[in-house]
Amino acid sequence: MIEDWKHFLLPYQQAVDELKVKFRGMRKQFQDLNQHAPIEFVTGRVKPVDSIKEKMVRRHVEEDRLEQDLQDIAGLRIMCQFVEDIYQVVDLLRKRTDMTILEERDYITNAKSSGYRSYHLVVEYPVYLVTGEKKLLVEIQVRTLAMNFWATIEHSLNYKYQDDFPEELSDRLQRAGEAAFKLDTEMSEIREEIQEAQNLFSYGKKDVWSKYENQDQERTDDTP
Ligand code: 0O2
Ligand code: 0O2
Repeated sequence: MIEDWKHFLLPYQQAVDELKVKFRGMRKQFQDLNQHAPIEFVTGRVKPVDSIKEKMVRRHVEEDRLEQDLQDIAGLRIMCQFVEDIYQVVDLLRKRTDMTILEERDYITNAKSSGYRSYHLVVEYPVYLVTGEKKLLVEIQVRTLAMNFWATIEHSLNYKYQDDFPEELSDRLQRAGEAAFKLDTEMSEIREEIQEAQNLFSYGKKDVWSKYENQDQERTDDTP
């Protein structure tokens, strides 16, 4: 029996806090480089004790298997503007040496039957405690703002219907999920146009700069 949940969950809270700082730092670095940041915002939470207990019963997880079998005690969510950003974030995470990716689930190309879309990763992440290193499982969900909007609404409806939606409502939710994904696809197409425009703009700017540079050069040359 876990007697002291606060003690048990403390390393998980540390993992969530550290990863929030690291992922928010990634966003800041892109901004610092004047590049499009594939991360819009980051949230994280430690699963509440009641939700852990409920999931243990539902999944028949014994306490001695809790750390291995419940992969989302620590959960991070990374929200992105575009679907392409999700895959860029996943690539960035694959390159990191401070965590090891154990599982990847692409619910974007393979949406769940509910209509849910997101990219899920389960990583092994070490936290350093005063008693030594402890490796924990952390679930990272990467999704667009539209996917997040859909999931948040559906999640709140779940509180009312407990996973047992009337057929009409679940049809509507599925359609809304498809509409959200269509919005993402449309936005991706606009994104390409924006990038093309930005490339043209920076090319033009380069031309202007080289003109100034030449003028400067000429002025220097003319100086008696
Ligand atoms: P509920 O019950 O979900 O409505 P910060 O000040 O931003 O550093 P803070 O205030 O703890 O930290 O908020 P944070 O981390 O930005 O966001 C916490 C909220 O994010 C939680 O809401 C969760 O809803 C949500 N969340 C983030 N990541 C996950 C995840 O991986 N799984 C799940 N299920 N939820 C996540 P609350 O407040 O816990 O309330
Ligand atoms: P929370 O903390 O309430 O979000 P399972 O746990 O059975 O759903 P599995 O295989 O453990 O599935 O993991 P999966 O499906 O990769 O991811 C589970 C988490 O993804 C859920 O956490 C949700 O956060 C999210 N998710 C998955 N399917 C849906 C869906 O249809 N709608 C919404 N809104 N979110 C979904 P939990 O366990 O529900 O906990």
